[in-house]
Amino acid sequence: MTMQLYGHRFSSYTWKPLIALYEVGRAFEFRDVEKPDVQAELAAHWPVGKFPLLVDDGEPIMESTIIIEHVAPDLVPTDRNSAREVRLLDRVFDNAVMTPTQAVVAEHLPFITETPDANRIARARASLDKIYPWLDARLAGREWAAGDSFTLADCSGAPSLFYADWVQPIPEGLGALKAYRARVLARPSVARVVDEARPYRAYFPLGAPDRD
Ligand SMILES: N[C@@H](CCC(=O)N[C@@H](CS)C(=O)NCC(=O)O)C(=O)O
Repeated sequence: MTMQLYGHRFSSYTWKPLIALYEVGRAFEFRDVEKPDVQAELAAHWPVGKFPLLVDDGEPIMESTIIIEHVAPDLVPTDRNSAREVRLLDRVFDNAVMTPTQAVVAEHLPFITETPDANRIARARASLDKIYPWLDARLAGREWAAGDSFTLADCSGAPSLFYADWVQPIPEGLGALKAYRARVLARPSVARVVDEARPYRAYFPLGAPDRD
């Protein structure tokens, strides 16, 4: 039975398993949650309603990182120390980059809040300004997020840095981080998700920049 991936083409967390699936070339059916009937299917599988969600042979698997480990186990190294670095970067990209990025975006979505909270926006931007130099130092000298190979960490690094840089541009002085962002966006699996999301750029509530 073909696996089904529930998600949205513009959703950062949906990009993570999409990138992994494109990396390993596994077949799947994309279920677009923008369609109300698909949203109802998603809710039937997972009452929380968050996406992505994978259904494999009738079994729902939630959480982007867990989905990647299921569909593309080779994107996590077998060596314990290497695997720890990969999982650390995956968590840092989700928690320290994507979470504040989503916070800024949420404050600009009228269906979430009619009155953007300037303090919350400032705190989220400050969080990004704190993690950028740390990432710049960690990624210096590496081709991919956790070393020489493309891994789970890059499946998270690509969407989180793509959108974070739109919300709070990475400073010019952080050359390693800026170069990594450009390199990971040029990876064919990532370029493909970026292209598939292009028709939805008008959804970006802060206004999508004319680049990337
Ligand atoms: N920790 C989750 C986060 C998923 C997430 O926040 N997804 C967003 C879309 S990018 C979502 O479902 N938003 C709709 C909602 O919260 O109802 C994961 O890694 O899969």
